Amino acid sequence: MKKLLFPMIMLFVLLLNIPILADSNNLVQNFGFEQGSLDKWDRQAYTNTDGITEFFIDDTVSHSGAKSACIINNSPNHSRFNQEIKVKGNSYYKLSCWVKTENVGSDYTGANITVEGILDISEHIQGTNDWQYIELYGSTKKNQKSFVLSLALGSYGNVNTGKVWFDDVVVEKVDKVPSNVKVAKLYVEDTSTNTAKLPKSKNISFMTPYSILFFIVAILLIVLAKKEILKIKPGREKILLVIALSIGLVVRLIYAAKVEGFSVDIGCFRAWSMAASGINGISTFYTSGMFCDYPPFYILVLALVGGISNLFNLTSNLGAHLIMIKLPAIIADVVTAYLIYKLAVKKFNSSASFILSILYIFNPAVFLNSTLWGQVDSFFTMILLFGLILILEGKLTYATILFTIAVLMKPQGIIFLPVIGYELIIDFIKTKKIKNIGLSALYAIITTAIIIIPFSAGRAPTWLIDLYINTAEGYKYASMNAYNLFSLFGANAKEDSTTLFIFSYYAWGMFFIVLTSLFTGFLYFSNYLKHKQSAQSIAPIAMLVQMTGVFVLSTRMHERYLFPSMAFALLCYIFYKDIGYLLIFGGTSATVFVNTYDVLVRMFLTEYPYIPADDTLLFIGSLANVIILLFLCIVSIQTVVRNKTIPLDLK
Ligand SMILES: [Ca+2]
Repeated sequence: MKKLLFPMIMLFVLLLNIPILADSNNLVQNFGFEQGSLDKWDRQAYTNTDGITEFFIDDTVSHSGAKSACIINNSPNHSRFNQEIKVKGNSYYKLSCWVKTENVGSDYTGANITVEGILDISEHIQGTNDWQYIELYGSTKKNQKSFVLSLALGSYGNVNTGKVWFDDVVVEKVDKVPSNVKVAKLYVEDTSTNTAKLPKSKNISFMTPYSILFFIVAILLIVLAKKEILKIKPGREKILLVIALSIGLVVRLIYAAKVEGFSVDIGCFRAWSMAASGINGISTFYTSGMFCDYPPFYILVLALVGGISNLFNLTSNLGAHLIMIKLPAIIADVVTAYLIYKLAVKKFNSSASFILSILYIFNPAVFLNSTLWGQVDSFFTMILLFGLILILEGKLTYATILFTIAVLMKPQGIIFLPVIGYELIIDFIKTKKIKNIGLSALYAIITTAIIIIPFSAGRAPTWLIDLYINTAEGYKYASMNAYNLFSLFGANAKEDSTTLFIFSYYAWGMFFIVLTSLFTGFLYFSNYLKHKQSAQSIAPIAMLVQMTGVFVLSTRMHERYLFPSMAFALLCYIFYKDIGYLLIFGGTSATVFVNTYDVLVRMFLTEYPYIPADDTLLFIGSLANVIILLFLCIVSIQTVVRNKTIPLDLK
C-alpha cells in the first residue's frame, strides 16, 4: 500500500492540476467571470455620469461556464473592463476573448479587446451577433513589466452605444506571430510628456472666470487707449506684439494637448488625417466608405497634418497627435491676430493696433473654438480674411481664388459669394470691362480643378455636387444649437420641414438668405451711387452683414457658424472707426463664446450636445443675436448710406 501511495498522490495532484495546467499560460485572472464578481477587473469609462453605462456580471449569458461580464452603454461612451497583466519585456503576446453583442451602433467602434492607452484594437464587433472570437497580437517593449488589458465598447475619441458580453479572456505569451497579422505595440509610447493620464481632461470651467476677466480688461484697455493714458513707447510695439502672440500660441499648444475636445469632431479629423495621409489616401478618400461630410480642401490640410504626424511618429501619442490635429486652426488664430494688427496700424497708432490684435488672440471664443473644441472655424475665417484683404487691395480676381477655397473648405463659404458677385458687378459698372468677371470665373474653375482632381480618380465630376447636397441634407433642422431667430421661436433641433406661418422653416430660411443678400446689394449700390467712380469697397461691412444675417435668419445653422463675424466686425471698426462695430465685436464675441461653451460642456458631461428647445440661456442668447443683427443693419446703413459714424477713434 505504501508503494502505491506515492503514485496515487501524484495522480491525484495531476488530476487536480489538469484545469490549471490547461490554462497555465493564461495570464488573466477571473478570465471566465465564474467567481460571480468583477474581482480583479476595474471599470473604466470616458463619461462617468450615472445611468450612461452599466457594468455587471450576467449569470444568464455565457460562452462557457455559467457567467460572463456585460457592458451596456445607454448613451454613447467608451467603456471597458480593465485588468493589469504582468508581462515580460521584448516579447509577443496574444490577447483574445469571446464577444456577444446586441444593438451596437454601426457608425463607431464596437466591442474589442485592446490595451489601455493605445490606439490599436482587435477586430471590433458592431450590430447584434452571437458569440464571436476576437484577438489581437502585440509586442512589449524592453523592460516592460505590465500592461492594462482592456475589454472595450468604443475606442478613444469614438464612443458607441449598445450591449456587449465578454467571456473566456486569454492573454498568453507566444513565441512568434503568424504572418499577415498586425502586431500592435502593447505600451503607451513614451515621450517627455506624461501620456499615462488618459483620457484627456474635460474640465473647462476655468473659461467662465477667464471670459469675464477678458471683457473687463478689454473695456479697460479701450478706455485707457481712448484717453491716451495707455501708450506704447514707439519702437516697442513690435516686440510687445511678438510676446503677446507667442503667449497666445504657447497657451494654445499646452491646452490643445490637455483637453481632448469635441470627441466626434476630433475623432473625424484624426481618422480623416490618418486616411488621407496614407498611400493612395487622397485618391480613394471619398470612395473608401468612410464617413466624411467635409468638402476636399480641408482634407488636403489634414493630409499634410497626417503626413507630418507620421514622419515624427506622433499618432500613437494622444497629446502630441491632438496638438497636430488642432494646429492648423491654432496657427490661423495667430495669423489672423497678426493680420488685424497689420491692417489696424495703417489707420491707428501702434498702441491701438496692438490692443485690437490682442482682443482677437486672447478672445475666449477664439481660444475655445480652436484649442478646446478642436474645430476649424478660425482656419476658415483666416482664408476669408485673406480674400477680404485682396478685395480691399483691388485684386478682385485673386480674391476669387480665396473665396473659392472657402467654399471648398466649408459649404457655408457660399454665404460670401454675393460679396464677390457685387464687387465684380460694381467693377464692371466702373470700368465697363468684362475682363475681371471672366478672369475671376476662370480662376474659380482652375482653383476648383486643382483641389478636386486628386480626389477624383475614376469618378464622374458630379461627385462634388453630390457631396454638398448630402452635407446639406445631413442636418435638416431649423437650428442646430445656434443662438438665432429659429431658436428664439423654440425651434432648436426641430425638423426644418415643419411649418411656421404658411411656409416651412426651411423656406423662411431661404427667403431670409435672399433678403440678406439683397440688403447687402442695397448697401453696395447706395455706396456706388453716392461716390460713383471714387466709391471704395464696402467688403468688410458686406461680409459682416452676410455672415450675421445668414446665421441669425437661416435654418441648419450650428452653434459655431457665427465665428467669422468677430473678425469681420473688428475689420469694420478698423476701416470705419465707428463704435457700433466695436460693440458688435463685443456682442458677437460674447454670444459665440457662450453658445459654443454651452454645447462643448454638454458634450463633455453627457456626450449629448443638444440644447433643449426651451432652454433659458438659448432664449437669451438668441434674443441677443437678433438684437445684434438689427443693430448691425442700423450701423451699416449709417456708415454706407448716410456716411454718419459715431466715432471712437483710438489715437
Ligand atoms: Ca464564463
